[in-house]
Parts: sequence; C-alpha cells; structure tokens
Amino acid sequence: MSWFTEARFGLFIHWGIYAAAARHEWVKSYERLSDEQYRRYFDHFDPDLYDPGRWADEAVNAGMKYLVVTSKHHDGFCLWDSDLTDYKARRDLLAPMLDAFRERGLRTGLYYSLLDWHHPEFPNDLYHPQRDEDLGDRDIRKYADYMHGQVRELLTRYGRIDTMWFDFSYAGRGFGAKGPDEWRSAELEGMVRELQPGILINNRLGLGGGDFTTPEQVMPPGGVPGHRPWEACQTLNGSWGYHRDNHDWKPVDLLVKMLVDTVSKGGNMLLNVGPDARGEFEPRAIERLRGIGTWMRLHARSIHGAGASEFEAPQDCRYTQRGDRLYLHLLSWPMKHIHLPGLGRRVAYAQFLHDASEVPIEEIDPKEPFHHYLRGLPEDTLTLRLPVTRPDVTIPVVELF
Ligand code: H79
Repeated sequence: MSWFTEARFGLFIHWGIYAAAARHEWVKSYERLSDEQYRRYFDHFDPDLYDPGRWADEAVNAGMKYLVVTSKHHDGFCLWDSDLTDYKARRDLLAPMLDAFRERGLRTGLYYSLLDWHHPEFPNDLYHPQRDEDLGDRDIRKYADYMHGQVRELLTRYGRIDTMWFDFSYAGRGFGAKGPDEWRSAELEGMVRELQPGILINNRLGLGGGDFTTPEQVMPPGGVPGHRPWEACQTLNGSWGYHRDNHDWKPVDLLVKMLVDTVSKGGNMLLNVGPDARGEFEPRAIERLRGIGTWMRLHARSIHGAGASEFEAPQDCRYTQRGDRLYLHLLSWPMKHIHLPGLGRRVAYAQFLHDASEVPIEEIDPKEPFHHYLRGLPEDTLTLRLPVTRPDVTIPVVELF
C-alpha cells in the first residue's frame, strides 16, 4: 500500500469509441442509443495520432505517479486485443500505453467496467441504453464468465498491474440492479489476488471491503472516516470521456486546491483526461496539466509522501505533513501575520517552498507596544511574518522544520 499513499496524484484515462461521439462516455445510455446507432463510433474510431509516450510525458510533468486506464467502459468496447470478443480496437492500444508509463517510472492500474451495454448476455437494467425495451432472457452467469475471462486476460498478459479499478455495483437500486451476487465478486477478487499478488483493488465490487475507497467527483468534507486509504477521482470538466462542447472546465488554481485539500485529508487524487478520437490530449487538458506541473515542480515536496497532519490548520489554510516537516498551504493571503495554534516553540525554521526563502518567526515581545495588539493569542501559538506581496505561485506553501 505504501507506494499508493506516497504517490498521492495519478492520471485517470477514459478512452474508447465514445471519444468519437464527443458528448460524455454515458452517451449510449443517456440518449438510449441502439447498438446500430452506436456502431458508427466503432466503425470510425481510428486514433491515427495515438502516441502514449506524449501522454506519459504530460503525466510526469504534472507530478503524477500512476496511471489508471479504462480497459473497457460500460459500452463494452475493449482497448486491448481480447480473444473473447471482436468488440475491440483494431490494434492493441493498451500495451503501448502501459509500456510508455512504466518506462517513465509510473505505476499502472486498469479500470474495468462491470457493466456491459454491448454483451448479448448482459441482462437489461435501469442504466442500460435499451432499458425501455424487452431484451428477452439473458443469462448473467454467461456474462460473468466472459467478464472473469477478460479480467484474467488483462492480469496475465500485461505484466505487473498495480491497481484494479472495478466500476460499479448497484444492488438493490431498482430494475435489473446488479451487485456482488451477479458479478460473482468474491470469486473475481480471489482470482485477481491470485494472478497479481500485491495488487490493490478498489471498493466497487460490492463486497464492502476493498483496499481503498473511491469518492467520485466529490470532496469528502472531513476526509474518509476510519483512516481507510482513499482516492478521489476527479474530472477536468465534469465528463470522463472526451466532451467537445462542454464548458465546465475547472481552472488550474481550483485543480491545485483540490489536490492540496485531498492530500491534507489523507487521500489521493486521480485526475482524469479524456483523450480525443485521434488519440490526443486536447489543448484545454494540456493547459491545465501544465499549469498543475508548474506548481508541482516547486511544491511536490508537500504532496508526494505527504499526508494529513495531526495539527489543525487555521482558516483558509491546509496542512500536509511528511515525517516531521509540516507544510502550510495558504489558500488566501493574510496581512503580515499568520498565527498557527499548537506550533509555538515546536518550529525551528520556516521557509517558502517555491524559493527556499526564510519566513521569519515573529518573536512577540510583551513589552513592545506595537506587539500589544498581538496579545491574547493562546500560549502555544506560532506567528509567522509574511511579506506584503503574495508570492506569484498558484498556492504559496511554507515549509516548517
Ligand atoms: O467511469 C466514470 C463514470 O462513467 C462512472 N464512474 C467514473 C469513474 C460512473 N458514472 N456514474 N456512475 C459511475 C454511477 C452512476 C451514477 C448515477 Fe446517474 C447518477 C446514476 C444516477 C445518478 C448519471 C445520471 C448516470 C445516470 C444518471
């Protein structure tokens, strides 16, 4: 588990034929498209510019330490050369991606959709594109055999896989709902652990366990209770798959704040890019990854290997802690002083992380008339003297020794 909680920041890739539709990876379900209507994307998906080395370079530059990629999403389309279906890319798109990321030192994980809106034995349900039709008798056991067989392929043909990200269980949520009994989750989990000892499995098999929990497009306000490892998956624009006409793009400062907030609460952030149907990251995504990278180049020390602190940060601040170093992230800029309860006489030196310049510790002299105004702080408060000018970085960080 230690590599995972040290990594803190990973890249999620949602890529499949829905990139050609370019209007959300759930388009087949949202628009209740028939197999025939959806087929055009299969026929025309031809990612001629695909070069996963470029993706991996962007991930490294952004400070990401691992990859999770959709081997198959809910639409059933497979990125790898599965023997069990023809509903797959014309060449294996998965192997070169895993190679490119591993070559650059990143860990790799596979997303695999438990749902399958293409398989003829996947029983109809509330999310299925054809939920308004009678699809006739379907045998979930035959589908589960197929699904288990595919997971076996993925975990035997592609070397070491570090995480397995199943999505998702919905037992008891209405018509055709499916969960651990339908997926045969316990058996599946056993196989995964046998084939890849040491792999980390997420919590969406419906078994109540999992090696880490996966809040999706939310920020758990107080972190995840019970000190369980967790990984918040987040989008750049509200869509996982490439979405051309979407305008909900998060700005760089918000994305950096999300990362800091996540690590301050002891979690990981898995940030998604939906590459387009030619196989490229679009400019709007690259701009944001590079913006995060500009901050990470100078501030990675407060993220990688860091986690929640036992100290409580003041208003508009977040702490992360790595060993006995404490990192104070200033989300807003106060005037001259920042007061840190509980840290009095526990800090020997303070500096900005971006330029290693000293941030003086203010010695409050009760006899000094101008310090009069600072009295009334709790005994154990540490006061830092900040410059008037806020450093020109997305989020300034003070490193406390
Ligand atoms: O792969 C990405 C999503 O496609 C997938 N998980 C991430 C990682 C996912 N999206 N939603 N869900 C899984 C769960 C279902 C969510 C729902 Fe809804 C929200 C069901 C009902 C409300 C959105 C609106 C989907 C159907 C209607």
